[in-house]
Parts: sequence; C-alpha cells; structure tokens
Amino acid sequence: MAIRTILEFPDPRLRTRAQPVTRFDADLHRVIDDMLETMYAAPGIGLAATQVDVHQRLVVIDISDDRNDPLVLINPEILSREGETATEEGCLSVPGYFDEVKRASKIRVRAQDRDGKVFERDCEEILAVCVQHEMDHIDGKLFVDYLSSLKRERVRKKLEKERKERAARASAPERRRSAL
Ligand code: GNR
Ligand code: NI
Repeated sequence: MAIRTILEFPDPRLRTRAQPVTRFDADLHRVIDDMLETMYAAPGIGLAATQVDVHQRLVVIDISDDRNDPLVLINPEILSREGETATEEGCLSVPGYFDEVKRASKIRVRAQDRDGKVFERDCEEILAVCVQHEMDHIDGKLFVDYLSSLKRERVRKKLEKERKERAARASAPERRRSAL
C-alpha cells in the first residue's frame, strides 16, 4: 500500500468528471487500498478517487471512531433524499478551511463493493453528508462551490499563495538558505 498525493483546490484536475468503474480487478483493489491508507493517514473521514488524480467513480469513507470500519462505494447513485441539514464541512483538497453547507439529511445509496456486488444502504447524519461530499468530488464538484464567490475567491488566493511558497522552497532550497 502507498500514500498518494492529494490534489488541492484550485487544481483543474479536481474538476474532472470521473468515469464508471468497469473492471473489478487487482488494479482497482490497489487503488482502493492506497485510498484507504491515504484517508487514514491524512486523516480524513472520506476520500474520492478524483482527489488522488484517479478519474474513476470510486470513494472510500470511514466515520467510525476506531477508524476500522471502511465503506467502499463504487459507481454510487443516490436513490432518494430526505430532509435538510447544515454541517460545518472541511475537505482534504481545501486544507485549513471549514464552512457550513446544506445537504439532504438522509439518503439511500446504491453502489458496488470492491468485488462488483451491488448493495444499497441508508445513510444519515455525518455519513449522509460525507457520501454527498464524496459523490460531488467524482462529478468534479467541491464544497466551496456552495459558498459565495467572494469566499471561494478568498480561499483560492490563500491556497495559491501557499502552493507558490511551497514550490519556491522546493525548487531553490540552497539559494534560499544562503540568502538568509
Ligand atoms: O475528512 C473530511 N471531513 C469532512 C467533514 C465534514 C464534511 C465532509 C468531510 S469529508 C473530509 C475528507 C474529504 O475531503 N473528502 O473528500
Ligand atoms: Ni473532500
């Protein structure tokens, strides 16, 4: 298993609409295992394949306190939605920013497991929120898209600045050190 790099907003690759998974083979299982390891290490309660630059309809979630109850959703579909909830959300692709998003409070999801077997599951509370957040990712959507453009621009500028500073440190560490 390996920890993969998580793409960060405003990386255009996060806007890719993922393709359905058609092969339930060893390559898929390797991606799933890497995604679980990456999610647990981050740490996060969910991760979509899009976030690790794999453009397939695949998400992993674990909302358990003990971090030992992984849920793998492949080619997920929402069959029904009920109610409304506003939750303070964060995203591994938008590090350091949290804001409230309104979503359905209960959903029924149909998906395939890692062997391709179809199952359905009722989700509520944080699990329902997380499934909707992850399913947005595989459609190229981010939670900041629900905020005002003013807030989204502010977040984008802050993250772009941080990314440029990181790149500068990585590309010329010697020159920067001797300049001190
Ligand atoms: O770790 C995460 N926490 C979280 C909190 C509230 C609503 C959604 C999430 S998902 C997020 C991990 C992530 O970015 N998944 O795509
Ligand atoms: Ni996210």
